[in-house]
Amino acid sequence: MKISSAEVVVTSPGRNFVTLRITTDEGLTGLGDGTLNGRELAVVAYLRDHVAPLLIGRDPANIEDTWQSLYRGSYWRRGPVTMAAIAAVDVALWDIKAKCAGMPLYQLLGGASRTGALAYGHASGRDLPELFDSIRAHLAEGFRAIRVQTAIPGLGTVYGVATSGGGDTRYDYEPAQRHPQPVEETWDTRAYLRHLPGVFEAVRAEFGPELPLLHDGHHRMTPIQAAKLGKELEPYDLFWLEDATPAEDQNALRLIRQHTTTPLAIGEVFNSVHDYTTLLSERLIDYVRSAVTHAGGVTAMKKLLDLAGVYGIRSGIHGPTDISPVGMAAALHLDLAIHNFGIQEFMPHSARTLEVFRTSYRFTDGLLHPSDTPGLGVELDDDAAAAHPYVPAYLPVNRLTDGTVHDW
Ligand code: KDG
Ligand code: MG
Repeated sequence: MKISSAEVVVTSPGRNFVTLRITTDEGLTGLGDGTLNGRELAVVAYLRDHVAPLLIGRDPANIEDTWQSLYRGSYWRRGPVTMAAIAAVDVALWDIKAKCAGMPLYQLLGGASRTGALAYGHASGRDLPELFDSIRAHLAEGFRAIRVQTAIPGLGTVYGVATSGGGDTRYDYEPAQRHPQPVEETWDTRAYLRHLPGVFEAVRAEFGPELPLLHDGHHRMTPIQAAKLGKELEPYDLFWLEDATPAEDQNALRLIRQHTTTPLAIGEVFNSVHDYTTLLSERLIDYVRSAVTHAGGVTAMKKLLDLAGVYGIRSGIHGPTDISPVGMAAALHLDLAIHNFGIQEFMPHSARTLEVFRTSYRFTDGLLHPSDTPGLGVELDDDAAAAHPYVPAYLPVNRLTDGTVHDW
């Protein structure tokens, strides 16, 4: 069997998605997600101009060889654009292989290690009553683990807090803004640090000790600020504190670790196992947050998670709505198969997105299952996709109260 075409589809049913469809001379097709929020067209050009021509005529069965050819063979390696492009190819080839075998992908990864993947949902509120309502709504939908984000008194819109209720955008807490300039938000870390422990105290008092609670610091603290927050949150027994500091500095996690037993998760902006070597070998984190879509696909994620498992570190695969349903399905097959599964982030996609991407994965009683459909279990409706052309969109930019640009 040979690859006969590799076509990039861009669609924007509320937000932009980049999908690679690989077709073989025997008529089999596979889908891969290459969506990189706010930089989508860079991946499109990389795939269309530099990768697709190299795929034609290759044997789709040789996934490892194709991965290594795209990684080592390009000379320039790593980085989010390259690794999203490689991920799109890799996942599409796994989709083809599993369809060929007539099996769901998780069977090729070793079979099911569990009945379903524990998912966490995103609760948020501008004040405690709104937050409690949001937590209750998520519990009513079946979630058994909840991420908690709140507004900060004195600041306007901040990361992770729903600003538009209802309809398609309900879970899109950080939509890329659909116009040609990023919006700006204001940030004050000291105000955040003063406010957050009281919020978790109130949530624990209201919802009891059992419910797993998570929080995303979204890269905004210095190491010593994160250490202080981790210590102050210890009485509220978080499942994890995510992205406490900007991700480039692995040594920062060493300082945080020395001060707190709050579990730490990091890695949604990492794209290579090499971003994790210190973090894993020194056990500086508890959860690996990379997305299949941004870290080189199923092939690379399986290796990364197996290495994490050596150190007793578990998975917490990134699953916001800017990962397409194709990337989400790939994550779910890994979640079901690997031994060291931790938790799966789940922001359900909008109804409009699910008209473009026909999914078969299901969410029941707090657990996600990728389904037993052969392959990934996701198909792309070309007509629906074509009805939603690309719209320029950016993530927000943060500024401190004095105007200094800060990590968002
Ligand atoms: O594109 C950026 C989003 O994926 C990110 O802001 C979401 O931090 C995020 C999360 O934990 O889901
Ligand atoms: Mg995050």
